[in-house]
Amino acid sequence: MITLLDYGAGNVRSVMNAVEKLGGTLKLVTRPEDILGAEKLIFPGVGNYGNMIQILNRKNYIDPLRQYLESDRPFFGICLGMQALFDDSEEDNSNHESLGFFKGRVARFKTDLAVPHIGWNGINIKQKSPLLEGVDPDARFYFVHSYHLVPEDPSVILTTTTYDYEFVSSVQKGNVMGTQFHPEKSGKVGMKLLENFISKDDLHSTGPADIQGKHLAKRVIACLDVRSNDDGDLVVTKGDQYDVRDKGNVRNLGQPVDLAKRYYEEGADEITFLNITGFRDFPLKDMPMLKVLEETSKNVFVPLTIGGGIRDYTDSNGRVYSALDVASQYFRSGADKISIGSDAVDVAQAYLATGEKTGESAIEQIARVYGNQAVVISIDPKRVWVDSPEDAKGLHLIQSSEPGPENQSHCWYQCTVQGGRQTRDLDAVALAMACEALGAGEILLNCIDRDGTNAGFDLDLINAVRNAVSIPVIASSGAGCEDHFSQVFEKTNAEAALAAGIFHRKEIPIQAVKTHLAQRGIGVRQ
Ligand code: 1PR
Repeated sequence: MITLLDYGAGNVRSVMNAVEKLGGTLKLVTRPEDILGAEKLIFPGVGNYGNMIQILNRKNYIDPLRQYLESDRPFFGICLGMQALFDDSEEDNSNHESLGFFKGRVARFKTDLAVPHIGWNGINIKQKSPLLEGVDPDARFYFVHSYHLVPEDPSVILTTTTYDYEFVSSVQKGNVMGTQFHPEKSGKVGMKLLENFISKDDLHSTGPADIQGKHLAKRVIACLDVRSNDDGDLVVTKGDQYDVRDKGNVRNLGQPVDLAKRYYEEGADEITFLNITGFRDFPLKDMPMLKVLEETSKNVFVPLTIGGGIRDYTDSNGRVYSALDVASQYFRSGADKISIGSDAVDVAQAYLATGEKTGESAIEQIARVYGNQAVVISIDPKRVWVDSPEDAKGLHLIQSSEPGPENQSHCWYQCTVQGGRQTRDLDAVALAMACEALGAGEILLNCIDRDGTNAGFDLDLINAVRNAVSIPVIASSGAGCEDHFSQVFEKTNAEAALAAGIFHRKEIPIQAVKTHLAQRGIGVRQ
């Protein structure tokens, strides 16, 4: 019997699915007494530290949790659920009481690398723990965080991980343990670790260890553009330069749940669903999409991102839904990150016009509750050639590596909304910078000119955006062969590459892309 502490903002569904898949029985904490009565407790946390601690205090969970921890019964904190065990965090400027089971604090990454630290990274093992039994020391786990532990007592360190410098990625004292990475999102290796926690009665470590693990991998992401076809069925579709119709009909490349499962089994590091008509259909009325997430997360144990229609909305009865309401529903259905497209353009334009953050935008609202790392901005730009730099005053002008159709040397990338249907007077670099300032944690950088062309990623665009921000960038649009993936990682600093068409049409398996990258010396999760 596993008791799960759901404080309301974490993605507990993935952990529940993982425990159930492993044959565990689950009970949810609904009152403080449930904590005291637990035999094994898992505390998954995603989001903002201050928000979490406030909720734990408000629900009167702090004292029972302390008593539980002191009794040395098995406890597993995941991400924020582990950070809560420490005295305090730089992410929290309120003075709420934390659990203080471990002495030490939680500090923000200080590095020139992208923050949040997102992706599959290795572990250096410092203690022999039953928790890690049977776990391949070369394995990588999924991380997504901007803050890391700084324990005062080094004897509690179970593993460290290298991201620019070595930081503490898991801790253990007696039967109380926690990981910064997400085992429930780390595929088979993460499931093994959870299985150890669930099945073993005594988890005490048995002595020191010194095993070096791998470094951060570049991610390969499969993207599923989803919409209803003309018969009303939800299908995965794929267009050329965003035109998804063939002879008038929406192209049907498969069922979303089946395809996501296939890509998980083939080794995709993440799966992204884009509800491409979300701008006109309110997603909370579009229950099939929520169902897709629920069903997918039962069998797919890598991160899931969902985009489309995340914005404030008023329905025909005058009921107002905030973007946060929409995002919360997606998180509860199994999403780990949400992606905002059209609304981000409007928000960025308003922010750039006034220079003021209102605190009310979708980006700010969702980041405040779920953390910056959960907010991805999907950019849909189109290239605009200019005859002279004078034609692009105030825009981020880019020197093109190839001349334009009329031998132009410079261009800029114009933002669009509603899946490319409308253009705005804003360039992609400015949009990315504004969204980072507002609290976005990652950029999904599409390119309408390259989408579906198999002509390769737009390296000029990717370099311009990646060099302007300090959050991770996912390169998207145009992948046509294995070489395109090595090019994007060798010639830009993108953290991940996303593709759709070549995977849907079975032109190139994900594994072939990874083998090719590994042969080129680019670290990938195998
Ligand atoms: O604006 O917040 O409602 O979000 C809508 C989302 O739907 C945005 O993320 C937008 O990019 C996406 N979208 C809207 N219309 C389309 C379309 O194709 N007609 N798809 C669309 C965007 C682009 C990529 C694609 C890559 C890789 N799809 O996700 O998967 O370009 O393709 P490739 O490897 O085949 O070249 P909102």
